[in-house]
Amino acid sequence: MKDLNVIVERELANVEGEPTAQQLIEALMVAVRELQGDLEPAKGERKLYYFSAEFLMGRLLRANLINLGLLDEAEALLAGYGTTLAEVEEAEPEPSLGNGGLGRLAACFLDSIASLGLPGDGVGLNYHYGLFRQDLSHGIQEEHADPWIAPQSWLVDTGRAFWVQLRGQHLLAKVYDVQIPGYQNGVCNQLHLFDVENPAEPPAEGIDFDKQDLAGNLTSFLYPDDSDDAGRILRVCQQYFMVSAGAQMILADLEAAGHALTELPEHVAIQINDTHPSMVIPELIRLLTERGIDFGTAVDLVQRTCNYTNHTILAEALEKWPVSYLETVAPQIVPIIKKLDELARERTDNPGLSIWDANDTIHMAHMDVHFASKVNGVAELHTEILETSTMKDFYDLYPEKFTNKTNGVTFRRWLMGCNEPLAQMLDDTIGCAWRTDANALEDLVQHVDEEELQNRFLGVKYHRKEELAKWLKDTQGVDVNPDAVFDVQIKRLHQYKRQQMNALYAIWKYRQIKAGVKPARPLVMIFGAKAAPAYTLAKDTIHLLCLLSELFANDPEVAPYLQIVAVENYNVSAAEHVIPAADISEQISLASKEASGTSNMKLMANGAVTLGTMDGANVEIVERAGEENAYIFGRSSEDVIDLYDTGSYHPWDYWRDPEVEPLVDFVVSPELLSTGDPASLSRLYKDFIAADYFMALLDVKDYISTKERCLADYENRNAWARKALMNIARSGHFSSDRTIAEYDRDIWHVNPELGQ
Ligand code: GLS
Repeated sequence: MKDLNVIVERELANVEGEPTAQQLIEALMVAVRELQGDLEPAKGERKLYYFSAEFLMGRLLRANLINLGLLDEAEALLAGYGTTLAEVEEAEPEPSLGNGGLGRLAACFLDSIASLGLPGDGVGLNYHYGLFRQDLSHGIQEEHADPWIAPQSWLVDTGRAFWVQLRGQHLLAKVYDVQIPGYQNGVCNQLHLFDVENPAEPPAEGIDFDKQDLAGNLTSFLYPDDSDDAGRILRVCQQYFMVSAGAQMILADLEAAGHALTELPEHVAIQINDTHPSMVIPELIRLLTERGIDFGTAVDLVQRTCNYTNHTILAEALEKWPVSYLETVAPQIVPIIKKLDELARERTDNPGLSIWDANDTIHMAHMDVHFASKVNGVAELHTEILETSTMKDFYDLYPEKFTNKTNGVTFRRWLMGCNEPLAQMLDDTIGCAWRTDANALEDLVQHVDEEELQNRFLGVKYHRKEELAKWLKDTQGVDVNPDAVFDVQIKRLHQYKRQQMNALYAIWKYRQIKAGVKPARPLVMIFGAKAAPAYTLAKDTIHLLCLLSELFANDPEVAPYLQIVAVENYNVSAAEHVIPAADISEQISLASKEASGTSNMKLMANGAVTLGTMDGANVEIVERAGEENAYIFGRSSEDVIDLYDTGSYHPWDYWRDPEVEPLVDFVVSPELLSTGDPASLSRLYKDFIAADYFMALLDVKDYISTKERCLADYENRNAWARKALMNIARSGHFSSDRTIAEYDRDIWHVNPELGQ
């Protein structure tokens, strides 16, 4: 029987003197990998392959130790070296193989699939430099490569590889596995990441690289800058590389298990996570026909195997590729797509539903809906909008395909892992059942009125705020006051998420303080956000936040009351520090635009109170937590959709409001222009008054008054604690274990217990 201590000792045998954090982490990683290597994958007649261009795994040591049941043993071992896991894990590099919610969701799903004992693996790409590392030291976002693989990583070289024909050359796709252990159930599934044979070195500076060098750079970066043709074609190359290798692997596994190719749907379920892996449909058809199966049968087999998840209604994210790109990248699948388009046209004469349109553009989502068994949205409101608006014609054609699967997050990482003191409080109050069944958190409802528990909760929260303060001091030299309200907005920087509306609130508050209205308690506004490198207005918003942060910090009249903290390089590891410390969860997207959101769920489970619009999963959160335990404002999704449909939103009408105008005008005030970039600020300003596509000005007044009400309520500390406890108690529904059980029940049917 292998033992954690024995392996770690073996690994450290040659270390002279006290091992460094780096050496301890590496020894523990080796040990955990070895122990996981002895576990078995979940088995069953049918296996799921979850295809995703993103898996935002985060650090894995703590998560894996929790799932192996070895956390206490590891802590005891580290105590012997005079340290703790929290201390040494800062030396573990984070694989940032995703952009945001979509990629993190995929990672939560893998954890839940293994923990529920379902046969299911992830399929993705092994990006060497992941998403960029963000530097904010100059008050603007600068991007750098973020290498994570050397010297130790979680990758296991499987020795397997598949040839992929791409841009007229043959590239070998090597398979590396990341082990995915289930929660204390002896199961270990895999995430398969494909990679080129000889990856290039990272660029010396920035994230620019030779996009033509496929052999070296195909898997260098996640979503290479796609603001030009070369970037976009590289992205299509990445996608085809992933799905071709993945499809070959699936067929090889099927045959190795002794099954006929015609039995594909009986033994395989594929989930297409957003449109990035959509080419798996024509690629599988191509491979099956190449192996002698007729086209019609191949289409039928693939359709019964594949399912598609839609994660957004934003048109920009529903991928459409010119035929010419596909001709360049993978001409072998173009005739298949043509035939699929013809088949689709036999099913409907609505040209709006075609795959290959009159402008020679291929609509990936259309191909998915026509040729997948099931199509799902990621929150009730999102699915409803798909059915009644964005994909209405598809829904009318295939009503039976559509289903909702509200997102969830793994409580093992997002509560047990990142907030031990809160987890301990829950154990002491309601027992440990919630650790295996998050619905058991409901038992907490009986205790929310207990003053002792409320006080204990406030103590835990305060402690986590002190810890965040220490981490911010250590990592970016910022001092924050744990007695302040911690108001948190953490998500990608996008106009629809309306960080710019939150910035207008900050300006409003600043002006109040300057006018002599001092808040009862200081407010720390914490932002964590990366902007896509080519998304100018998002970068302008980051610049604005940095300038406001500096302005407030340098004004002795304001600094004691109001602070903005921009968490640099916000990623999963940063989230694990920020989320347990949050008082207010900012979920302020323009109603109808946030498909679901998942930070809203993590924050809820950690006892932050939602301040948000009725958008995405916020609707279901408020439904469960109770309206009195959340702060809701803003126009409804119906109103917003109507404003878009009628073209009747004009930001200048709102800007003219005497309460709003000074806030917007402050963006180009001497105070900010004296230190900021005038071009950037005036671009933002003009956008506010002349475009404001995501309607920040529509809800800003309502937002300010609701936030003020929320801050006033915060002063009744025990009543606030009760609200927070109600949120925790009702968060169990948002466990990804529930989500995955629903996917399996309605879509995959891989649960061996059910004998599918
Ligand atoms: C996203 C949505 O924007 C989020 O609302 C959603 O929670 C997430 C996971 O379903 O998917 N879609 C997307 O393209 N990126 C996302 O984070």
